[in-house]
Amino acid sequence: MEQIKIGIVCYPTFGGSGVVATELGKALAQEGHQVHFITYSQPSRLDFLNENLFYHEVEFRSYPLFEYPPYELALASKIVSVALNEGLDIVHVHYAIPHASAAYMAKQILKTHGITLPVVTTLHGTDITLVGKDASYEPVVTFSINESDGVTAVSEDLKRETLEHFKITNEIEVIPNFIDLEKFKKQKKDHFKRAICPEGEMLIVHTSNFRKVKRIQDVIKVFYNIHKEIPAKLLMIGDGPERVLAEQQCRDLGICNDTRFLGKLEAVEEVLSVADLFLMPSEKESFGLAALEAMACEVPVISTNTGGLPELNIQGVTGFLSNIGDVEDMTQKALQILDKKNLPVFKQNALNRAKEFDITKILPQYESYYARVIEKTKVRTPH
Ligand code: GMT
Repeated sequence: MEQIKIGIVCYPTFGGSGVVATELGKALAQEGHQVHFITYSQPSRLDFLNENLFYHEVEFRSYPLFEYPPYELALASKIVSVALNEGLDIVHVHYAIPHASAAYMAKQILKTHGITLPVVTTLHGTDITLVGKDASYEPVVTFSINESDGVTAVSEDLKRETLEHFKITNEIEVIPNFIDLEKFKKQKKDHFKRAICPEGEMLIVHTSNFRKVKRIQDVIKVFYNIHKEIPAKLLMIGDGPERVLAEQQCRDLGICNDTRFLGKLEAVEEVLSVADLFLMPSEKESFGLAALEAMACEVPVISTNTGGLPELNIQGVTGFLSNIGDVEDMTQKALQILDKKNLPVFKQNALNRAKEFDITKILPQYESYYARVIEKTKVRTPH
């Protein structure tokens, strides 16, 4: 495919949508496309240099009148300037709020310069399932999805939920999350495993942004139950509003010596390399990228059966799925996986499943989608 110039708009933080956007941009740059990240700070995973990668910071200055500086306007202005100066062929926004409406505004401004800028919006999850549905955002979310030139969702379930809750007139293409198996693979870290689990305990891991939707209290409850049955340790990776409560819960349950909160980590794959089980008891999860990262490191998953998780985690094969909040069921299933006879099979199955989401399989789907959207937009442009 010939080189295209792509603007990528995302949240630069540790959230799943920012990770997907950044990894996608890096992979597109390696394929020879020119990628321009447009966001308010350097994306946390933008950790390598490539002659095709550019980063444009959105500056939004405060003013005494503004209690909340208007980020969306600053973003729209930056998209316009990057499109004009760099000659973007397409802009791809990740997470609808407020990126899709900012891109729509930029597109309208560019029209006055005689320029057509196709906009692709990728729906990631809470932009639809939690925040987007809120009446204070819904009309803008619906409008900007319908006005996008292309719309993708990260799972069939997210597509279904979008169509169910919003009046969508646009087609939605499902392109799932992906994984770089070169980076996320089981590494030999025996010394690390021995340091954390000196008596050969089973190692349970959870990673997230510790928001309410992740139900991290269920992680602690399931671990507490497992720990009553077999020697085990728990590593909690990430940070967020629920951390303090979860730490208190560990103190109340008397499991502090076997639980560690590691905070945000860059090299999650190193911890996953020594893990035996990953817990994802989320209330909502449009795909579950963190679970895919674990599976790529040969870690089976206990998750809920919500959202897009059944499209990733296969019941009884790569792990198990339980109803939201059913910690007893999660515990029983976890013990079944951790049984020494069963564990190697689940580990192998988890890896095999992860291979189906290898970036080399998903990247061409985005490339051909961009090509289709650019082509369609050309046809529609009046001369
Ligand atoms: O809640 C998060 O984990 C962050 C959130 C985001 O938008 O940054 O993640 C969502 O997007 C990920 C990448 O597409 C998905 O893998 C996550 O399942 C999804 N999170 C939720 O739906 C809660």
